[in-house]
Amino acid sequence: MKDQAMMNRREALKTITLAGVGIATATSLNTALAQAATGPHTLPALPYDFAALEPVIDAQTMQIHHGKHHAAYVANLNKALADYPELAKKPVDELIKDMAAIPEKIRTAVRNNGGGHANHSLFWKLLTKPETSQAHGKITEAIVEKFGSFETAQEQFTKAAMSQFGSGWAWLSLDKNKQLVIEATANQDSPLMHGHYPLAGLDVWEHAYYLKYQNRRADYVEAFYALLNWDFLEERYLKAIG
Ligand code: MN3
Repeated sequence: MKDQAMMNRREALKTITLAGVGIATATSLNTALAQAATGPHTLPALPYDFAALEPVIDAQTMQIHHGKHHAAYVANLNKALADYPELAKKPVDELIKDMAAIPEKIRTAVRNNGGGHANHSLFWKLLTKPETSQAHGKITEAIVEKFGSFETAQEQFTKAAMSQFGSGWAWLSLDKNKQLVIEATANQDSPLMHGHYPLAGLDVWEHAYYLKYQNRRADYVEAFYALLNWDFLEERYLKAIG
């Protein structure tokens, strides 16, 4: 079973590395990768084509980011949970909310890979084609109310993204009092791990932007704002504040 899964995964990865993988193959590739996982966690399909976020994020970056990096977090999370059926039943967001409850033996693996799986699953849904991104809703009102202006909020978010040394994420979250906060986390840590609720996150690991932006993280961060799916963000915000 394991060998079969490994082989499926190897086949799927081989497909990715072929030059010029077309948009038409995106769905079948996602399916292959999802099947290659041994579960209980699976790689969610992207809600759009690999090329949908061009020119801000290029198709090749999306293919590798989703099909290799995110897929690896899922596979390694499953591997860590293999001997813990009770923990394996939990949805990933629930699992990483209470890191103290995770046995020490697998805590680091769950923190890194569970965090990675949760963060990326949110990240893909948060993005949309640049031409369809339009700020609106209660979330934009709440941002202006909290930070004084949209521009100020954006400046603070950019600062959080830029001052994260090394790999990590910048976040717009709700704190324990359901107040908006801008924060950053290292590695694959999620705001869920310190009692916050992530609304929007920006991946500032180099694997998220290096092919197109190289060392120009600032350009990537600025470009990211044009990709925000405000419909999704509004929905997530309204659900969270209840
Ligand atoms: Mn990433």
